[in-house]
Amino acid sequence: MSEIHRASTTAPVNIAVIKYWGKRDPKLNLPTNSSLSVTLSQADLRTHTTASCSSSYPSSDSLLLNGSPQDVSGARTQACFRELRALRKKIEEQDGSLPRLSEMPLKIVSENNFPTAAGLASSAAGFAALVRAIANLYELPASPTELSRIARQGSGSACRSLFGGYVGWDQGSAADGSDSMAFEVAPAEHWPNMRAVILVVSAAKKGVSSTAGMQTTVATSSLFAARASETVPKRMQEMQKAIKEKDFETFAKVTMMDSNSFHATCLDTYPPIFYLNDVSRAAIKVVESINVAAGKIIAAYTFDAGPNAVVYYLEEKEKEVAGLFKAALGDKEGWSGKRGDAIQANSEG
Ligand code: 2P0
Repeated sequence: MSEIHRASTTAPVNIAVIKYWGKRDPKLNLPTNSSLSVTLSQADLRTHTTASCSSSYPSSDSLLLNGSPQDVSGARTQACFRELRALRKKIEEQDGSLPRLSEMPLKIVSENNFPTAAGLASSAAGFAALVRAIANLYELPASPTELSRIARQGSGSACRSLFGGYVGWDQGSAADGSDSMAFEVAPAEHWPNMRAVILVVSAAKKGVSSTAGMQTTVATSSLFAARASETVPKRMQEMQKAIKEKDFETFAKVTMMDSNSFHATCLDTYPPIFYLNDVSRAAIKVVESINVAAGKIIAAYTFDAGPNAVVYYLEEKEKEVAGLFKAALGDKEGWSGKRGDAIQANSEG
């Protein structure tokens, strides 16, 4: 029986505060604007992945996610496998004594520690963990920055999950995508009292996939061009400064405005894309009322390609933020307000 080579890793979920929406190259997942995210606590939301390879495995690569076999023939997964194998092949050619792992079938086993039903973008943590697990298996001397360039080809937002803390994704300008990768804005320890709560408005799968939705937006929205060329570049600077200075009010205001701008371009898409629903809008009003009651901005909402709200706040404001949310939306199950906790507000789509 041939030897089985194995390596494991975990990667966290990230939630963008400056949103990625639009591709200038759909094949390479090159975005039309830079973006910035906050990585959620690994204890709460993460993907754990084990990559193994062996010449005794069946001839084709395989991927098991939460116990279910997945199709690995798609161009995105194939791009990740191909790039990682090429890097391994290079070091095998330099050192003839290394086992030829690049020639063996891969077996990937992934588990999310959060319910897929939470409707969270699991592809970011999933592709980040897949790429890093294979890189570890192959003992590649690749930095998180280099791995982010590969994970980006799996799913754009995945490149930001190769880092913890506050992470940017530089859109880059090269046609081959060589400069479109993630960078660290600040580590989690820089601003450790940042908290996020996820309000699960609907566990249903989203109606319009991100990939399809963003292409329709690029093709039809007139608001989109101004967002990509003017609004986002300015906000990227403001947001990085706010994070460096731990200026929560600016962080929060820019986060909310960018979420609103992204959803406005969705509505401006033809046919229009609706990700927010009545419960999402109620959550926006709750956050507004929390901030009015506090006399300053102490909570920020943001929504991705679905109705679930992520609310950022600082730990010391937990009573004010959590208390008002409980009063307004009920259901206290599982609530503790740590980064990444989820509460159920309404199960309707
Ligand atoms: C983001 N989203 O920045 C934005 C905000 C959704 C709204 O990244 O086609 O799943 O795989 O590159 O990364 C969702 O898009 O899209 C996303 P692909 P992805 O987090």
